[in-house]
Amino acid sequence: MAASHSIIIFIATLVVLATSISAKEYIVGDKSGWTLDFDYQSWAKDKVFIVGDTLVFNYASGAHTVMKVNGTGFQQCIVSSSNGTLTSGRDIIPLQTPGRKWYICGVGKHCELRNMKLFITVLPQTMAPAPSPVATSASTKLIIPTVYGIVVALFGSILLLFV
Ligand SMILES: [Cu+2]
Repeated sequence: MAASHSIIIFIATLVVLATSISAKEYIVGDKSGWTLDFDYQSWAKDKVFIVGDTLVFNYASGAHTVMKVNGTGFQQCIVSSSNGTLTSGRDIIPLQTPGRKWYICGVGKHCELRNMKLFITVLPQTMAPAPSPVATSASTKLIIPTVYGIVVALFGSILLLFV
């Protein structure tokens, strides 16, 4: 009994720790950066993006751009000057709100023909109080990060066994 309580407290502590230190910086494409013919959906597939994390797009300035678009803009590669194009070559995008995010390159046909498009889903922070709670989405907002927290906690527990 006492032992199982300790384990629960231990895991709860890890979840809190994991949450507070979980802000990550993701280099889009890792070493390849933001470039032609890279599979960004495979890159994003095994990653968990959470509010507070940042995306970094690395590329030779002038060769590419980064534009935030909506789902239609993503599917059809719609390049619009109103989207706020980033061009620095090291574009840092803080993920400030949960939900789906779409980014494309606005140069030539890089989006249509060379796969320069990234789609991610940003999850809300586990312990952060919702700024404006919406009843219909409250349950889903809680479940996903909790699962993530448990996975992180279990992984942490396993690591500690080997220390
Ligand atoms: Cu490009």
